[in-house]
Amino acid sequence: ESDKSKVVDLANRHTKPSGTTYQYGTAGFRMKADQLDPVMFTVGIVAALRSKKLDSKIIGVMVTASHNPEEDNGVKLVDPRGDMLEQAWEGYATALANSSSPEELVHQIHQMVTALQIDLSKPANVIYARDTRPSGPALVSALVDGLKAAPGGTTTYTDEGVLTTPILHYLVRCKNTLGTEEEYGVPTEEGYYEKLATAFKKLLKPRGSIDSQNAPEELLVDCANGVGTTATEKLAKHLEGYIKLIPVNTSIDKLGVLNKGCGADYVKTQQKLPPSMVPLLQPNQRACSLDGDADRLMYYYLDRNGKFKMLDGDKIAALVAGFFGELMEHAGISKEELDVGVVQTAYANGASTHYLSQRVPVQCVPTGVKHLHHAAEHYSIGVYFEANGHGTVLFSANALNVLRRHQATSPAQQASLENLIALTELINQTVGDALSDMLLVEVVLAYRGHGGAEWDSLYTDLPNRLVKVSVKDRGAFKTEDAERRLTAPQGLQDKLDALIKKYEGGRAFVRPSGTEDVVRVYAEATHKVEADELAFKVAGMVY
Ligand code: 16G
Ligand code: ZN
Repeated sequence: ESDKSKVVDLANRHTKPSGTTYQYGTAGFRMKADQLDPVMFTVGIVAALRSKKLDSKIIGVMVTASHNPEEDNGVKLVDPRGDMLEQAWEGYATALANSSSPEELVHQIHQMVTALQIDLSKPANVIYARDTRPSGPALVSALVDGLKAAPGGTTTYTDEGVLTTPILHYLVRCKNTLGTEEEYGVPTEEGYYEKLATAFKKLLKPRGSIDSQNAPEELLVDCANGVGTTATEKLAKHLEGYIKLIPVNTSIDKLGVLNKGCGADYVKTQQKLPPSMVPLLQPNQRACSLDGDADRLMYYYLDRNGKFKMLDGDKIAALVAGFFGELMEHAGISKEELDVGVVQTAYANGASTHYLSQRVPVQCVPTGVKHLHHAAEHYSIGVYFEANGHGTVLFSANALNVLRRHQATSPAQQASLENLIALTELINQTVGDALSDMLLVEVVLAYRGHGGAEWDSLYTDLPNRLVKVSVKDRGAFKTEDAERRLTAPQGLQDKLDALIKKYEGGRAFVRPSGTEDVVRVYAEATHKVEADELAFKVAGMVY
């Protein structure tokens, strides 16, 4: 009974406006920040219940809207191993968020506890962090009210402050594995930088075939005026003498500039340099952009004529997948012992899929990191990247064992083996991480003595076009085959097929967005004008 009045009391301070519907979507709840207060409250309750259900393991809560505008915000839950909330729980999180009154909320909690057989007497443990958005602190206090309102045994919670999304994921995994065989690292922000820097220095030590002389003297890092700024600055200190990271777009205290005219999403969607980079970047020089919570990475360079060239998530996947194959061969580890696989989405450029398929198994899954992450877990070394720059490389438990046990038969093999092991430390195993991915890219390029142009030449992107279409009901669009084909509205896919056939190298698909109230159309073709035309014709058929 006291539990119930506690929920009702606190819920009264976070009432849901009527007429708003919340949805735990592709990346948690995300919308205009001023609508999120009641959601934060119920998410606090869900986080505590999730911890109780998992024997008091630590659950993470990240408050961010990533690459979206500054006035947006969002929240997502992190499971004990540092991966995204189990999908089955998204529905419960949605149901609690949509409770129309405190009494209804109490009822929803009861339903959830019964259905999932949660032992409420167990203590709960939750940690949380936020990005630099000005709406963050107030939303965090709503979250804390939710944590306080959670029924049953004590809920312990820790404010981890302002962090990148991948650092919060890292902390969750470290804290839950502390003192076990699977220990992941020192569970502090500093421990994260130290772990990455130590691995990077092992890889770039002038030993084996990776020569630090090939690393660029300095690398410009566009921090999107977000939380990546502090993380890049701190990481840079740890890397002194190895690579000089120069943060650009670092105004975290200035209002209205987050992700504006800069950042990974700007680069990917505009396919051009952030204006702030124009005076800084020289021909033949590369640089990169992070997004607002530093989990996406876009590279680019100016060719010798000063023309902008983009190196997106697909290019990173192509670079990295090949590298692992090469190192394994040099270490004397066969493809039978460890298989490398790549996971992409329908947005992957057709040329990248073609390039990769000739070398490794490639799988296509629906959009959203959780889908890619789970598919990548089925390989010994699973490389996953979305074209937008979100991705990482996962090593299976077996892969780690094989690397630990492998006996090198020459110093060269030994060096490659040590490099592979260092890579398992350099790469964030919990989620896509722009900073970790950036160091990975620099290692591969240094190893090969390559710059942007050589990397870019792995394959040539097919011209492509992305269009958003506002429709009456995006729920009417249903897809199959990893979102590459429509099953509804009825008959539409057949019409699309007939159209696409007319274009050389044509490929197009339509899918409802998971983050905006629109339908997205993607088209590619051998020639730019045709890719554009195909996209607009498809958009016309959808509308
Ligand atoms: C979210 C996803 C991102 C995906 C995007 C697609 C995570 C952490 N983020 O930002 O991976 O590419 O949604 O958005 O899963 P859309 O459904 O609106 O096209
Ligand atoms: Zn992000």
